[in-house]
Amino acid sequence: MPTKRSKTIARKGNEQTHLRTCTLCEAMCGIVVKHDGDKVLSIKGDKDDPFSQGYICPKATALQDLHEDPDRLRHPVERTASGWKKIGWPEALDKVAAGISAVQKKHGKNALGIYLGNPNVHNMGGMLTVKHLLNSIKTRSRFSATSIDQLPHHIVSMHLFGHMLRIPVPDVNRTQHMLIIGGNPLASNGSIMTAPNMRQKIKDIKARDGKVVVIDPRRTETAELASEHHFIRPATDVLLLLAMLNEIYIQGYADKARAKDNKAIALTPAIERMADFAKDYSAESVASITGISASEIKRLVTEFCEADSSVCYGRMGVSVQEFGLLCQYLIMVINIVTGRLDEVGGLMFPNPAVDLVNNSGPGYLGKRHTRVSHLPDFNGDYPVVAMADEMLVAGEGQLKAFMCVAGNPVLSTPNGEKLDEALAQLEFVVAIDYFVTETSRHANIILPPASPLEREHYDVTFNGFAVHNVAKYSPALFTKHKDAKHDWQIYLELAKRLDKKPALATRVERELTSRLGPKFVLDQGLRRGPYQGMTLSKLKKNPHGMDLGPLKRMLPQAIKHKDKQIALNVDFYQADLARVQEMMANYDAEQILLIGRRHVRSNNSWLHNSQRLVKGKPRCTLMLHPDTAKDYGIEDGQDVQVTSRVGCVTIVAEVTDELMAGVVSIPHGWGHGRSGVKQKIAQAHAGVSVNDLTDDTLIDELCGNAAVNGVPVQLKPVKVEADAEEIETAYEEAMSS
Ligand SMILES: Nc1nc2c(c(=O)[nH]1)N[C@H]1C(S)=C(S)[C@@H](COP(=O)(O)OP(=O)(O)OC[C@H]3O[C@@H](n4cnc5c(=O)[nH]c(N)nc54)[C@H](O)[C@@H]3O)O[C@H]1N2
Ligand SMILES: Nc1nc2c(c(=O)[nH]1)N[C@H]1C(S)=C(S)[C@@H](COP(=O)(O)OP(=O)(O)OC[C@H]3O[C@@H](n4cnc5c(=O)[nH]c(N)nc54)[C@H](O)[C@@H]3O)O[C@H]1N2
Ligand code: SF4
Ligand SMILES: [Mo]
Repeated sequence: MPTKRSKTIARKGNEQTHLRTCTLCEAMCGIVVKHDGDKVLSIKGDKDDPFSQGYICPKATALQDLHEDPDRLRHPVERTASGWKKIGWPEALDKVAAGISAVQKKHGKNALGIYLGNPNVHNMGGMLTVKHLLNSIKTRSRFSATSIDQLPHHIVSMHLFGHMLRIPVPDVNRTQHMLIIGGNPLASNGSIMTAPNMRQKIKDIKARDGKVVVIDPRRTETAELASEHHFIRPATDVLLLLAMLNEIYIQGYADKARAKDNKAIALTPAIERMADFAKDYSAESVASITGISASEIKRLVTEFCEADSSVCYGRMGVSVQEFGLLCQYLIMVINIVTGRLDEVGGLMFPNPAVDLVNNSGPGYLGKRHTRVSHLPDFNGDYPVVAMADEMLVAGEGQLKAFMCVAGNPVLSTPNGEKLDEALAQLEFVVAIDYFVTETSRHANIILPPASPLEREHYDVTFNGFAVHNVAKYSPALFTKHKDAKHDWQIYLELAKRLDKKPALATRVERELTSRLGPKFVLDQGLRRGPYQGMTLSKLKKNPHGMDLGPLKRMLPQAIKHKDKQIALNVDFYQADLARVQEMMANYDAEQILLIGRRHVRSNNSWLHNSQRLVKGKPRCTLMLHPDTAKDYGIEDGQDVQVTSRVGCVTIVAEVTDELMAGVVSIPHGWGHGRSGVKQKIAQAHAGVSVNDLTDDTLIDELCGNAAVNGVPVQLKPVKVEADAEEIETAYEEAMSS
């Protein structure tokens, strides 16, 4: 589709240069796109971007692939008996509105389920306007990728600091000691820690005589570079963290920190209670289950506390497992009682130019519960693990229609097969997506938005987690085709059709946004933000981005509780220790446990249609330790049948001592072999979906977050050759037919 060029800042012959921020992951790298008219010539790192300073990862170039991808839908399509049929926007939008209204009229408003996938938070227009879509569809049946991701971070911040988005991040640029538990920033480029070029940042910590310690069941790329790595048995981190907290008190470091007149400690009235919180968990008592010796645990604590500055950080490996919320709580508590919160080189609060904290509600947990499995909502979103049951189990309130916005839950949420079946029997499904995916193939209508290079960008979300305060606005590189729509335009169009009588103020806001675009909302946000004189036009004058300085101490004003104190909510978390006790009492050390994995050239389920990102050795493999392989008679390169409570996949073994013995790893986001998917390159590199093994009943019971790490599985090698008897039977069957 032809696209016209728009904003460019320099010219050399026909070659033009455009500056922007990469929107693919959380790192917000500045990129320089060279193009000739509507043809991208190259995508490189922007050395003058004050934040990323030239760094990019191999995915940046996939922005071009995505833009040019012939499989990317350029117009709405409708599923018909004879396949997908192209339809015009007005007809598509009318049909979607009619489909939703019909189901809601027949079965009630909440019979429509909506799922918001991860790319929403990377989409400025989407972020700033999605409320109009959500308000207009008037359903309480909301789900999002949050509940298979960072939900624990939100809840801890809501409890302690009074707002779900007031999340402190590691001050990686200045710390002397970083303890990383269940995060692999060298592959993921950082998460809830927007920090481009973590490779360099880790090297820098080591170069200034600091230390980086990684706790992970896999010796990851990050672990390899770190000063020290410890294997840990999956989903036992809660024991390690409890023992560490206990040791902090035993070794007297909590008292030392208190004596130092630390602001965070002074603002935490219930801190006394932490002295007892973990008293039953000695380093000795957790060593055998976790796989980390008591003396090592004690040393980890001593070194963490003795360092001039230090920070404990945990990500997917500790968030998305059975004790995810308690783990994130303990990580925060450890940072607080050791005096590391709100200190340089510790855990600090970003101060973004658009302040979402002061423009959104604080969040709430458990106002409502899911119908079938009684799981709590968070801020109006139900846990994704509940989605299939809500569609399949008959009764009042059953989901009959589904809207999937920028998500692919068939591949990205537990028990994908079950969700696949559930989607297939719904009355009406609509997807807002670029592709016919494993999920959107169930849609009656797919509404595809314009490409990321055709939209303007300011990172509304990830500036809020940035390890250095910055601000940058990028105009659209290409003008979208007049027949294309941005996500935000699709939302507003649907809102107009579904919510015919909005309140006057809402109508005015929708009208203004629809005419002026989301940058109108952005400009308001910038003007209301913490930086005097900050406006959109100021950002436009600084196309490489503005440096707003290192993280600053933000207490007490960062706290949103009225009393300006940190609320530890001890009782809520202490009650969860019963579950920990139960786990310890019934622990099965022989059980093979499955964990996930990310690769720098993947992005969840949706960059596998870029040839340059999937080329090379197949990456969707079952990693396992040589001893585990030997126990099961599995050889490197051999197919293995992996079975869990919910499913079974066959996948090739990659035998490696990167993995702890007794643990196996499969990356998520693969499994493009399902019929009806229309992404040729991805289909040619299909792999299997790990979420056909992960279990929708395996959750963090405290909050309903999915537990995709630490899933019990059984292994069985697939015989290379059928035995003689099987061959004979097959031969006879063939002859007789
Ligand atoms: N086993 C296991 N499962 C996991 C994880 C894991 O570690 N292990 N990780 C979890 C995590 S952290 C996450 S965030 C989720 C992600 O899960 P999801 O958000 O459900 O899935 P994605 O793979 O990100 O799919 C995004 C879809 O949005 C489309 N898309 C991309 N950009 C846009 C856009 O700008 N607009 C629109 N409308 N569509 C767009 C893509 O084509 C793709 O189909 O997966 C989770 N699932
Ligand atoms: N290249 C690439 N980058 C991405 C993404 C991607 O798919 N590909 N996804 C983006 C998204 S949506 C997110 S949320 C972030 C995630 O960012 P990260 O959390 O940094 O990414 P992961 O690679 O999932 O890291 C989790 C680590 O936890 C380990 N682990 C698993 N189970 C356990 C456990 O029980 N205990 C401990 N201690 N560790 C465990 C795994 O081995 C893995 O190394 O990455 C983002 N960036
Ligand atoms: S690290 Fe993330 S933001 Fe940076 S270039 Fe890679 S995908 Fe883009
Ligand atoms: Mo995520």
